Amino acid sequence: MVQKADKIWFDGQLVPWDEANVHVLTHTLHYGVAVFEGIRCYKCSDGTSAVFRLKEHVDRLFDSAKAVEMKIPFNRDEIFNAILETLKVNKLEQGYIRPLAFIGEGAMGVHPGNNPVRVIIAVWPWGAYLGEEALQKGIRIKTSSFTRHHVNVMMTKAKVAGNYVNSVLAKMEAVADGYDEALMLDVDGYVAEATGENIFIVKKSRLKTPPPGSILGGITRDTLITLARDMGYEVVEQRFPRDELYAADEAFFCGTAAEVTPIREVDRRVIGAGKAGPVTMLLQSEYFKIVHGENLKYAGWLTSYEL
Ligand code: PPE
Repeated sequence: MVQKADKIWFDGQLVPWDEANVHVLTHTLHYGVAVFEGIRCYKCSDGTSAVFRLKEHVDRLFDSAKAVEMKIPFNRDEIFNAILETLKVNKLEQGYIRPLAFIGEGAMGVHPGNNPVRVIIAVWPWGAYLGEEALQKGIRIKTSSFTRHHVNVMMTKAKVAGNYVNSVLAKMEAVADGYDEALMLDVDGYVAEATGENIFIVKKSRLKTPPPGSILGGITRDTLITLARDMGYEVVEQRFPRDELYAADEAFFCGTAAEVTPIREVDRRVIGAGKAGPVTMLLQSEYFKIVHGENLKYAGWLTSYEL
């Protein structure tokens, strides 16, 4: 169960958590067109709190809206500030932030007509996405029977609610089969991403991640590419088939929610030594330092807020 906070920001008002409701004929509920973000805020080592890469997340929200021709009735600064305001009223030191813009009630039928675009911002405490143990020991994954979207079937760069039916199906299948997460291939059969994470492999200290295509352009993916290059690693954005993943020295998933999660097994094949690899763990620890404000080189990625 989600851990409730006090208030949800809803179309510019702060309303009690239990009163942030919509009508059953909300267009999005029927046709799936909503755009959203997943953002984390952390309690920093100096006692303050900060949101990680807030500007990039707000920008992606507006880019997603543009892709689906949704006009958000607030500008970027207003959403940026509303997120900080929502964190403050809820006194959330550390947790997850979910802005969502959706099409409200009015006309029914596929064309959204002039139905209002509505916006909510919810925040709540959220620990390790795949469990604390996953961050340390790594997870077991399985190639999904579901293929990631073709770039002309869905707006794959956009974080659109309807895109996630594919993720939900893949995740349920993987969990029912006893795995922690699903590995999703693109329409040509190359490794794409997971249901809510991007993927990297490490071979001979060189990192490889699938190029933008059918994957979500992850902000954590971008963070790790920058970080790994700054640390002297070679990183390439290149397609690779699943047998290259099987033969990797290390593999990991990354995402706002999943942070940096090692992968120890894929389709019953042990990856590397069958535990979190050294490059993965180094990147994970550097990532945690950055989000907790312990690496001033990347302080520009943090937006502090007072509670
Ligand atoms: N791919 C997908 C499909 C995806 O949903 C995410 C984020 C990523 C990659 C990584 O993107 P980024 O967070 O910008 O590094 N998934 C979000 C939602 C998870 C959920 O269960 O809800 C997240 O990590 O917040």
